[in-house]
Amino acid sequence: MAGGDEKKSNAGGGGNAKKPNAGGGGAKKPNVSGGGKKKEVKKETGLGLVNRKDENFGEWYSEVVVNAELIEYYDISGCYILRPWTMAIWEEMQKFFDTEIKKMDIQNCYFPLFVSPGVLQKEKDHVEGFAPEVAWVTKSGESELEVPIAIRPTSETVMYPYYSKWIRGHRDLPLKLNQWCNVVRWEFSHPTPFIRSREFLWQEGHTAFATKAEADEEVLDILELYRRIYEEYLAIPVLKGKKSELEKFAGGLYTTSVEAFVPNTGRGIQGATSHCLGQNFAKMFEINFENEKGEKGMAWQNSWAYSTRTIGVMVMVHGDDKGLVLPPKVASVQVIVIPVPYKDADTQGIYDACSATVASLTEAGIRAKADFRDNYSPGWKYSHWELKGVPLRIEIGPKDLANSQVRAVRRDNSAKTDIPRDKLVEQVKEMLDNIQQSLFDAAKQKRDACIQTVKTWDEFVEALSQRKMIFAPWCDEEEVEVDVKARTKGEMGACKSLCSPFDQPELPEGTKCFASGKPAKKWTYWGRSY
Ligand code: 86X
Repeated sequence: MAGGDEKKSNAGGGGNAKKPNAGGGGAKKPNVSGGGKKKEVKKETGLGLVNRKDENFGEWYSEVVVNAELIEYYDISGCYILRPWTMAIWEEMQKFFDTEIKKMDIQNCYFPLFVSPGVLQKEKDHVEGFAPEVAWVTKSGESELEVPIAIRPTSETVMYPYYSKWIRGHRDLPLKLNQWCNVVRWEFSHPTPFIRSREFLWQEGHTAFATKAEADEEVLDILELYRRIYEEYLAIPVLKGKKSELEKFAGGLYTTSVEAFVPNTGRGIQGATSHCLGQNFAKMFEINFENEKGEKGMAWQNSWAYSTRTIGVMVMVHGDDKGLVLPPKVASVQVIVIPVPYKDADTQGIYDACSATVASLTEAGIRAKADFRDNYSPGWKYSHWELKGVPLRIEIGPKDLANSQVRAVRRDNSAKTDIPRDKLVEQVKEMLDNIQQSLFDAAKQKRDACIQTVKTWDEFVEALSQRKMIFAPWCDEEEVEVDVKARTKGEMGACKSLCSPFDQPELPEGTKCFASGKPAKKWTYWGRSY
């Protein structure tokens, strides 16, 4: 069907044809690994990926984020341009989370980007380890600032002095604020778009309560929202649990997280964190209140965040050799409609059918668009929108027009379905739900296949060498985790605890720690991680 059209206009050869992957980070290597078919597509459209996900994961990732038009590289290392295709995904997640936290009476606010050095030093202990990552402004124009100013790496020190001012009596509690903003951490380890960038977008929530019980409850409510972002929106399975003493946020009381896994690299990745800070920051910043009885109390605080890292995890988990694969719930274009005109066919009729299809879908709340560009062949457009990960493609050619139908092609499994015009909305809705679910199911199946339960050190080392995420009984002692890290240190990076799931299987009496041989206290996930 489309074969003939592909040959008709070769975008790669046309003088005025745009090259969507131009400027994509340097010269392209020849496609040596591709089979005959793939090579042809690449030559034909100029759109195929050079790198394969299973062969050269790191290069594949860089190629996908650029060619799918999520990211453009910038001339400062570790900084990336987030293009509209990225921002649309971020905005979908933002819409969900923002609506949910407002239901919890959490309000949005905005604090300044800059931190005075005095305030930053206020909580020395927690800043100390991070100090090398803090970026400073030292000049305005040509003159040195009298006092250099830090750029927020996180906003505890910016916000909490004002919490101290605003919280006086029990009626001022709870105080529940969130901000959507950027933060800067001048990382020195290898930067990766979305996953480790020097500036990133996030939301940071900072709340204060009169009682620990209220704080504890919120920690888990927020964590559940994070699980839903990953599982319901990004179609990525996560494990909910508590961080070890070594891995928790040092300034807080305890840290909970959702942990995802990237099968291709065998690495865990912290998806989002929800901390109970206890009263540690309240002590430092004097966040005190008078209770009903006139006694002095100290606030219990939480903080929680998720960032644009979520998008990187999505690319890594769902992407394939054709490019990005977007879960329908976060795709800014859920359905791309492509006219497939033929020489002697009723071209206007086909175009009208495309417009009508987009109108019906849009009317039904589906994010649909038609690609009417006349300087690209249908085949080029197929590759282009596959590269960009659009979940469903609708093709309309002469035969479809004659039969009052459209042809739908799924991005995730290439399945083709002819849909009668009068069943369009109903069936497209069903297919999008179906794609969302299959992406999750496939990711879960793959993730689960990478989890290995071990009981001994030898089994642990073997599983680690197979890039597994490891589930093991542990004594929960900090020195033992330090030791595990030391014993697994190598060029691939050390192994650490990821989390102890809230959902604990039975731990039979007498079970020993996989690493120390001491009595085990809990089941914990371990792995190399990002
Ligand atoms: C830890 C803790 C916490 C609010 C969250 O995880 C949720 C949102 N913040 C963040 N952290 C730092 O405290 C930190 C501090 C400095 Cl000064 C820095 F340069 C880097 C940091 N990175 C992480």
